Amino acid sequence: METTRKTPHGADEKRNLPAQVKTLIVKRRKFLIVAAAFCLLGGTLLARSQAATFSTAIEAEAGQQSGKIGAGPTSGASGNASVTFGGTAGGGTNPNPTTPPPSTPPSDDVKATSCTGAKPMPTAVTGYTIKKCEDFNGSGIPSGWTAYNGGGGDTVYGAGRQASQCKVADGILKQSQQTNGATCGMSSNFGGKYGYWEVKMKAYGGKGAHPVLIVWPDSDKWPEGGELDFFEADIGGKAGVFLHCASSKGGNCYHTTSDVDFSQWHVWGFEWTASSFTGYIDGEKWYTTNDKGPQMPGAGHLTIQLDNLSGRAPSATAYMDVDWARYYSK
Ligand SMILES: [Ca+2]
Repeated sequence: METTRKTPHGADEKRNLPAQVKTLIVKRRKFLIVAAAFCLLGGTLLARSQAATFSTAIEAEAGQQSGKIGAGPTSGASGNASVTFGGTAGGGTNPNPTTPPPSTPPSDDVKATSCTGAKPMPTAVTGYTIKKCEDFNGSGIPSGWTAYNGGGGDTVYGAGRQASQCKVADGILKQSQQTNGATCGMSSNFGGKYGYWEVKMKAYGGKGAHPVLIVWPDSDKWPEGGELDFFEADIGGKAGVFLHCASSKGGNCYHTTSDVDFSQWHVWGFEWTASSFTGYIDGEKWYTTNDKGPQMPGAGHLTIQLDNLSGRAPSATAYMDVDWARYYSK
């Protein structure tokens, strides 16, 4: 009996085969069909696993990479809401980065307001002189600092940023984040192109709040202006550094974490030079990288923000306390 079929490559194949051989062929076809089904199932599971891993990575990266972050409740809600991540890996367009409102740009005649003669904490950081220093010894938002009211894209949940959540007393700046999302974010004129920043800080309270110390581009352009998050964490998670790529790609060019308990006082130091970025914790080197990707094209300034990202307001009030902040340059 003659059989005619199309091979996968399209050529006609005529056969006149014994019954036993035909049986073997049929068995082989069944085996191949079953094997193909397993491959398809395995591929699907692998793709789901990879997608879940990517989603987790994006979440860990605090929603600042590419991806569309689902909006949380707009008002009055308490507790944590679900967050949906999607988008593409490795950058892309993020319509809502952690964008502070326009800030006060550094002036040319920056001088230390206090702490005259202060030196950078790490002995490895040499050749710098102090340009700005804030001890928060007053009773309100100090000169040179701006508390945000509103704004901030994905970093705002519920009631959002309000200057009333930024308080200065007893030598401490205390940023609070309430369960309805009301929170504090502030920018400073502490900065320039390159330099060394130090902030003595602790963050604690309701899990999910997202404290960040950022060198933000004076241009307010993102992502091409860059974004150097030299401390960033979820309360209840690990301290991290996220140095964003200063390009249309956005996303992170460098990231690492530390096991240091940031609910206790520590000094977070960050040196930015023309060829490197180096982090310090209490004067000890944390990391260094020569990656050129995060190099910002212009000057940057310090911002201190207790963010919440979309849908991430804490289930209990969270706090970010700052004893002092300093900026040095060469
Ligand atoms: Ca202080």
